[in-house]
Amino acid sequence: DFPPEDSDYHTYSETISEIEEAAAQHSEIVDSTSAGRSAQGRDIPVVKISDNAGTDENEPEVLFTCNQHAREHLTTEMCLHILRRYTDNHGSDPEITNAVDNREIWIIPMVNPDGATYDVSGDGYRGWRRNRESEPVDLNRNWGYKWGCCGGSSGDPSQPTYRGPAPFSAPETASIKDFVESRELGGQQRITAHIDFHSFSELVLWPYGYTTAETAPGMTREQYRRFAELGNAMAGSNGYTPMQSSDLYVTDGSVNDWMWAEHGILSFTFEMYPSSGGIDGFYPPDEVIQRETARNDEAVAMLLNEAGA
Ligand code: 0X9
Ligand code: CA
Ligand code: CA
Ligand code: CA
Ligand code: ZN
Repeated sequence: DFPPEDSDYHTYSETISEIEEAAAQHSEIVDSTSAGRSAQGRDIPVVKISDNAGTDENEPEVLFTCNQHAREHLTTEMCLHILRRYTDNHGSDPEITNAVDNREIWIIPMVNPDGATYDVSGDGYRGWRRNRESEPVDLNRNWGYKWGCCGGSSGDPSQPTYRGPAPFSAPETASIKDFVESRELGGQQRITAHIDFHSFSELVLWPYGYTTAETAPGMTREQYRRFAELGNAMAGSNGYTPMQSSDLYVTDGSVNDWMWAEHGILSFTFEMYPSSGGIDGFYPPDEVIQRETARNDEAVAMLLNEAGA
C-alpha cells in the first residue's frame, strides 16, 4: 500500500472502486469493461464516458492511458481526475457536457497494474518501472512499430528499457493493442486522438520517437506541423515544454509511434510534474495531486476538441 502520508494515491483496488463508483453514480454516461489481463491476471479496466455510453454512437473517440510505468503513480491520478471531471460536471458545465455528448472518451487508468502494485508492496517505494513478467518488460518499448529498430531500447532482460522477446509479448501491451484494434470499424479507426501520461519532466512530446527526423514514412511535413502546433498549444496551457519525443532521447517500440503509424491516431506523451529531480521525482507528495492533475484540464479539453477536426 502507499505510505500513510501518501494515502490519497490510489492502489489498484482503490482504482477499481473509483471506477465502480463513477459507473454507479453516472450509469447513463459511464461504461466500464476490461481490455484484458495483466501478466499476473489483473483486469486492465477501460472506462468509456459518453452520452448513451452503452451505445456505440458515431462520434470521434479519444483515448487517455496512464501508468504504463509502474512508479509513475501521479499519472493514474491524472486518469482518475479526467474520469471524475467529465462525469461529475456533465449536465452542469457546458464545455464538459458538450464534450461528453459529442465524443466517446476512453480512459485506461492503469496499464500496468502488476508493476504499480509491486512498487508499493514493500516498506518503501521500490522505484519499479516495468511489468512483472519473470523477465520484466518495459511496456513503452514493447509496441509493434519499428520495435527494437534503432538503439532506443535494450535487448538485455536485466535493463530497465528491456523491450521483451517480441513486439506485444507483454500481455498488457497486447491487451491495449486488441482494444485499439477493436475500435477499427468498417475499415476506419474511430479513435482519433490519444495522450499517454508519464512522469516526470513537464513535457509535451509527439512522434516519431524512433528517429530524430521530423518527416519519415507515415509522417509528412504537414502532419508533423499539426502535431507541433497542437503540442505547442497544449504546452502553452499547462506550462510544459513541447518537443518531438526523440529530441529528449530516441525510443523504439513506444506507444506514440505505433498509435500514429498504424492507426493514424494523434498520439502524445505528457510527462507530468515535477520538472526535474532524481528518483524522488516519481513520488511527489499526495498534496500536489489536485493541482498537478487540474493543470492539464485545458490541454485535455483542447485534445478532445481537436479530435473532431
Ligand atoms: O522513456 C519513456 O518511455 C518515457 N519517459 S519516462 O521517464 N516516463 O520513462 C518517454 C517516452 C517518450 N518518447 C521518447 N522520449 N522518445
Ligand atoms: Ca500527504
Ligand atoms: Ca455518445
Ligand atoms: Ca463510436
Ligand atoms: Zn514513463
